[in-house]
Amino acid sequence: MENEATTAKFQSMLDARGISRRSFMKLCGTIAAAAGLSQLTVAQVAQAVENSVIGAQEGGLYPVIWMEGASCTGCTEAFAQIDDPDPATVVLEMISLNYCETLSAAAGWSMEEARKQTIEAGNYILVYEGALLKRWDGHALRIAGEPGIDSFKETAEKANAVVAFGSCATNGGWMGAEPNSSDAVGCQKYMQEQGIDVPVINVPGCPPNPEWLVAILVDVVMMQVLPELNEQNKPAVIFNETVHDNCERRGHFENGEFVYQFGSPEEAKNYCLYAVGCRGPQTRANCGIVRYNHRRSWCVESGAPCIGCCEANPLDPGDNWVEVNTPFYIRHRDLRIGGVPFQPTTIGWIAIAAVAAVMVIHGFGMKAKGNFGFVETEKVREWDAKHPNESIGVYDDSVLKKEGE
Ligand code: FSX
Ligand code: SF4
Repeated sequence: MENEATTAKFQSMLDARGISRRSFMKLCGTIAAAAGLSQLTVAQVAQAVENSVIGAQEGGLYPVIWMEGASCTGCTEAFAQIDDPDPATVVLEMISLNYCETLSAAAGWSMEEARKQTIEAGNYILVYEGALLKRWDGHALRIAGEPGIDSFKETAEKANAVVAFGSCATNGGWMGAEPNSSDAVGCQKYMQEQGIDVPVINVPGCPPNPEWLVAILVDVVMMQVLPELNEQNKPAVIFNETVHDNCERRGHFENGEFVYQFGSPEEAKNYCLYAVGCRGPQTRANCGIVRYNHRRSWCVESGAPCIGCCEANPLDPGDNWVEVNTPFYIRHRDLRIGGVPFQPTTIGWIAIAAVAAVMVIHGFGMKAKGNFGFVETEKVREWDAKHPNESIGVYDDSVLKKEGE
């Protein structure tokens, strides 16, 4: 009975905003997908949202402080632009956004006062976007007349949790790229340096998918639990698989069907974008599942190779997505393994040597059985032969044959 009453009350709120029940259920499906939940849980998510929004209407708002460090504001922009129905509105009704430089109507002294009062009252979440700049004792970025790192510290140490939203907040992002002249770092590293022991949820991406934040706020605000985090404090359901794992062009990758040039017939056939620089195989995020702009499309579907914007090692600003992945749109020539850069050719030779060693051992067994033979390895691609400067190495099976003989 209580559920029915809540649903009816909530429905009248949706009606007042011109949002149909169908659109609302679609939103809950998106939240469930972004949170890595089965679509069977959509009804539960809907109930949780309803209870939370009704609770909020009755005075139970959960306070959130949203601060911005050094950034392009793309993270707030991405969050503010999602629509149909507007999840931002639904979420904003679950929380009390007491401070947000971009979205709040207030400004200046009264805004800073709201932040201080929220900190004093306690029991809030800090959403932080942008990098922390430590250079010149934090004067590289001053906010409201103070070093930005000081207001971050003051707000983070009393928070229930800190959501580092975006690659800049996760590890400094593009500002952390060499020479990192402003000494940019992410929230987790700075908090560690300052001895601030508050849970951190890292949500990389430049910008991150706003629906990831919706899902996290649903967990933290409504379910009162932290999402399961991986070894880099990133929500496991969002960041444990690679872009490549869930890519619709994966079949073409497996078939060796690549786009080598934009504007080519291969591009028109939606072949795999690896040869024009796709970083999907080494970038961990569920972009292909959640998609962008209310599931309309996402980078690879729209024809752009993944540029690895979710690459962000929270404790190492040097391991940021720009430094690791530039130059974009060409195949990777340097790969990092344990912080050491390798040329793919070197890795190719190491792999060939390892495979050869296995083949030799395997060969003894096959010889003993009297059926020794070699599978052909990939030849030099025609395109690579014509473009030696852009080739990532020669596929030469003579080494294998030599080692195996
Ligand atoms: Fe960084 Fe966000 Fe990239 Fe921009 O604020 S993650 S530069 S999209 O906006 O911080
Ligand atoms: Fe993998 Fe990128 Fe090719 Fe998709 S387009 S299959 S992510 S390499």
